[in-house]
Amino acid sequence: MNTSDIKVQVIGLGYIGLPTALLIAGAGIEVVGFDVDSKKIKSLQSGELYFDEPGLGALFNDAARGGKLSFSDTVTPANVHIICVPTPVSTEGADLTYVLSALDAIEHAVSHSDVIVLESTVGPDDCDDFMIPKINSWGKANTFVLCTERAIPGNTIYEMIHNDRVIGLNSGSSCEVVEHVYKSFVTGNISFTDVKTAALVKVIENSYRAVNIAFANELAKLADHSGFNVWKAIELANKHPRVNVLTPGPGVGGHCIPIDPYFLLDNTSKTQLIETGLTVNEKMPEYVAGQIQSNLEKEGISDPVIGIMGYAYKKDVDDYRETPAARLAESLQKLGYSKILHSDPYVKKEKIYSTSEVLEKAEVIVVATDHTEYRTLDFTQYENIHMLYDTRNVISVDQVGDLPLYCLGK
Ligand code: SAJ
Repeated sequence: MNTSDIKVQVIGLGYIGLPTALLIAGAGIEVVGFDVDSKKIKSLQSGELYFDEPGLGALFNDAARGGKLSFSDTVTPANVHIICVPTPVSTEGADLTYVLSALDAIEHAVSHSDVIVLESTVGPDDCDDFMIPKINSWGKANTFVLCTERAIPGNTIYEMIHNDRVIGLNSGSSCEVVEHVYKSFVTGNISFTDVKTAALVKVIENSYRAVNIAFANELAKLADHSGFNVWKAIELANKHPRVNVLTPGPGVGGHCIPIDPYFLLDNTSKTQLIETGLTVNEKMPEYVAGQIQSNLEKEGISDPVIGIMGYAYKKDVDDYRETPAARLAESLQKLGYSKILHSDPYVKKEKIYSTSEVLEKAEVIVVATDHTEYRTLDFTQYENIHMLYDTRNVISVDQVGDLPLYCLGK
């Protein structure tokens, strides 16, 4: 095929699918973005984005100006179909419902020898057991490729361009068209392997991070128990050239780290470390709520209005999928604290107040997300605030004056 004739259809225009479509169109390849949610399509057709990500607006305008980009709520013929839909966790591993329904949706539009690319995270055997047989059953000699995304929310566009990619395809398949599409916008190296190894690589990456964060969380609990500063200790340990301990926190959120490791555990009880790590992270909101309760009792504060600052699952983003802030609030409620207010400068959602509203109303402040702007707030201006608990080590003593400031692991 002449590469100038390639047309790409991106299926699923979320955090990964939309930037992927924009980058490919921006590189001069014709792209149609498809989503089952017609509200999203209408919004994109009228030039409006529905989530925030650094550089997304500029990328959108550039791609739109290039004339290679369109959006549709019906599937269209193309040569390469890139599926970017979520794979939540189920009791049996990755829940493939959205991937399989995306395949059903495109079946009639797929032609002989089109390439189907999957960017979603799946279990090591899922492609060979489910997706490839389904595509083969169409009898159209299509090639299946797994090219899982590796970009981090908050830096998605930079990472999509600069990170290395791993492309999985089974022997006998040709990948020139896919290589051309990815090389049009990826400057990192592209490695090729089989589909199962590519699926494993992705899950290993997120499991490694989950276990490392769990280790940091265990250290924070030890620090609370025996009175050392875990943040300083980790900083110094990381000066060793072969050590890189991550940081503790109130729990692990997002759509990947708390979920993907379960795909590796699918059908096996032979391993312990990963499962234990996930459990450690899942119990952090409850642990932190207990620490807050002890400190409230120490300060003689009962039944306070608690302002939880930060609802996004991590720093400086508006994404609140699986956010620990919500689970922290539930744990506090279980302990009997019912007056809880949430605030976040990025998240636009019902009952998420502005930073100043919460600062003016709360008697106790709990910092749940390490948003940069929290580092410069002056808490001494608010007479209503009687105590702070920082789960991310972002608040300094200079910001609180004489107010009691407690911190996880310190
Ligand atoms: N967290 C900590 N301590 C840390 C680092 C993170 O508690 O030291 C928490 C964060 O606050 C957050 C959660 O973990 O709640 C996850 O955040 P993250 O920044 O570690 O990861 P994600 O979920 O935003 O993105 C990850 C990335 N994977 C890796 O770094 C191995 C990204 O590259 C993947 O593309 C993404 O998962 C995905 O889609 O799989």
